[in-house]
Amino acid sequence: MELWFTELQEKGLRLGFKVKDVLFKGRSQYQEVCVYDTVTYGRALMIDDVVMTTEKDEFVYHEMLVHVPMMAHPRPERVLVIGGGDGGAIREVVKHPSVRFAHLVEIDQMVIEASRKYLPQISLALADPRVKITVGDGIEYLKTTSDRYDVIIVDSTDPVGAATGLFAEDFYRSVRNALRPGGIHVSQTESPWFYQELIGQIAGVFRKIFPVYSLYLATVPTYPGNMWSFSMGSLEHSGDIVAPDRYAALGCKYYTPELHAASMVLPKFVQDMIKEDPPRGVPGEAVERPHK
Ligand code: SPD
Repeated sequence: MELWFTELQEKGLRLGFKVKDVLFKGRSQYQEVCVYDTVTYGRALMIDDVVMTTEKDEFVYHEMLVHVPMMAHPRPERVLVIGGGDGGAIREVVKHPSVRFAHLVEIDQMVIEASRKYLPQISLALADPRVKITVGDGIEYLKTTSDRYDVIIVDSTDPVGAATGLFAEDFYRSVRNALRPGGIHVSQTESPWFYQELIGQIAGVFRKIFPVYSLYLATVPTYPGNMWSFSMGSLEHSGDIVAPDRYAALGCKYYTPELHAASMVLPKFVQDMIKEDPPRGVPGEAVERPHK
């Protein structure tokens, strides 16, 4: 009998994966965590029936999430990743030779363990000696820590349930406070096709909090709408690439210096979404996925 995993991406929109094997299924105190071996996208990590990452297309998301802020910083030494327990973002962070310390704060130990066991190509850098793993709530950590970072990356699940706080103004203020001078922050901020309101609200908040704000895009085939957005706030640097010569060492499959610049060239409907003038609601409160 054929087995299919189907993500209900939006009202009236589903994405289906033919499954060869169910490698892991577990329920933590936070969520359901599954790893499937799929016919088309290889092994895939799902949380609460939403695709987090797949072996075939993960490089797009992780390279763009990480290398855009890292290459916009003159010398990132201390980097924090909130979420991202699969290790994909950390793998890209430690490719930068300037990094001395990479800190992963992930709330769910089960995500880390399942990824270590079933997604070794994604999670391999969790064993890098520069990496420290804290299992805990990133929101609480940033509220209370006196640690400071050059780059802070938020690799969250969708803004539903517990992750809603990772899209809230208070959280972004804690992020800014934890940046070293010249620091840069990036958050994954969902699909412009389905989260216009959220992306617009975050634009308003980032413009208030950070001296420099940019939005950039990448194409992730297994995420809703395929077009994915990343919101970047910087204390000082423009967001443009600062040292293209650092690129060769990264061994990328998607990110290039040209793409760094091109990813910030936005389609008109996305430009309209982040215009400065319209009144906006409050991110982290107003946005819910009605069908979930
Ligand atoms: N719609 C799913 C968005 C998930 C973004 N984060 C995924 C984590 C991969 N490291």
